[in-house]
Amino acid sequence: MQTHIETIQKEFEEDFKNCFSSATLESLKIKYLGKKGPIQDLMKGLKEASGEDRPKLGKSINDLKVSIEAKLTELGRSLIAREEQQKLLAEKIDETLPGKKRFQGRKHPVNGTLDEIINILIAMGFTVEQGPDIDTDYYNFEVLNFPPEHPARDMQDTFYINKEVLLRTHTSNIQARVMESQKPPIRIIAPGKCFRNEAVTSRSHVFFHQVEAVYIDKNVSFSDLMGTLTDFMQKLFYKDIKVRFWPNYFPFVEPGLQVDIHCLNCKGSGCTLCKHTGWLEVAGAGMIHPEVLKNGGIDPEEYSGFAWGLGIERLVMLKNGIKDIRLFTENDIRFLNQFSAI
Ligand code: FA5
Repeated sequence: MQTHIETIQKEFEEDFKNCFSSATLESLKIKYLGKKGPIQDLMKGLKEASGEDRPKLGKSINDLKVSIEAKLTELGRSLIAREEQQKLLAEKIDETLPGKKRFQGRKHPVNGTLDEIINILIAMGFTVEQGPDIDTDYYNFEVLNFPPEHPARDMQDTFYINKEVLLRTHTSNIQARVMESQKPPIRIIAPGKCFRNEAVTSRSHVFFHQVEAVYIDKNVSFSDLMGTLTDFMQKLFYKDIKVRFWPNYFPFVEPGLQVDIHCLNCKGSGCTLCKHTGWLEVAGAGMIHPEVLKNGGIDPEEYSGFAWGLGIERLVMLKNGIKDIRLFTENDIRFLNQFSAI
């Protein structure tokens, strides 16, 4: 048995010399110290040794086991340290390399100006309401005095989903809704997306934004409308901005107005943005038609009101000297990066 112990020792020494990784070390542990390993076999065989030899042999087997365990533990420690060192070397950070640039997101220019407009109007006493982008023909047209087949419907080419449901063509679809749910005095704005099935040009798109304003109370007058709009434009642009009001027809207001502002791009001398007129149409407005007030359950004998629908993209274009509305939806990072970060 003693010879067998020595043979196992030699075999282990040989294996140990060739152990260079923790994976091999693990297999050596199993091979020599595992339940089916030679040390266990020697232990079992001890029973057969004579009573006289047993203590000596037992000690030899135990010494071999302890020495194998000690050698493997020691080697394990140095292998782990070496492997960790190698890993660290492979992962070494070169502090002289340039850092990774993080790109900061920013607001879309339309959203930036939209927020500015909303803040100005809140400070002027309006509260914010929301209307649906997908709406019925009733709220987008009929309740606003556009009867079916009325030629005025051609003013706003419409994306119909079916006979009754459409993508709203203007934020005026909020008007009857607020009249149905609130009692005068009503002073609300409603920002949102609008859709029109029309040719895309540098000034017009199938998709754009408006901010509707509705003010209904006793004795609201036409001069309130013009004064509020002019005050708003001066706050958004600058004190002396020139605002021009023209008569215009919308079935839901009487009288109706088109609102132009002086083209800031060419300072009035004429450019493609203002179609060489020096002015840009930015809103439709007017005194709410008595029929529309009635449709909303408000007595036109007692109350009057004004409404407007501001086109946001055109205001952003004027503010920033942007000559083509299509830039807002092209997602060209070179364009978007020119606007200040949030
Ligand atoms: C309207 O949409 C009316 N609802 C406005 C209104 C509200 C009138 C309340 C009276 C009372 P109009 O179609 O003119 O009106 O559009 C208003 C503004 O939206 C325009 O002056 C323009 O700035 C913008 N706009 C209209 N169509 C487009 C388009 N296709 N692309 C970009 N902006 C547009």
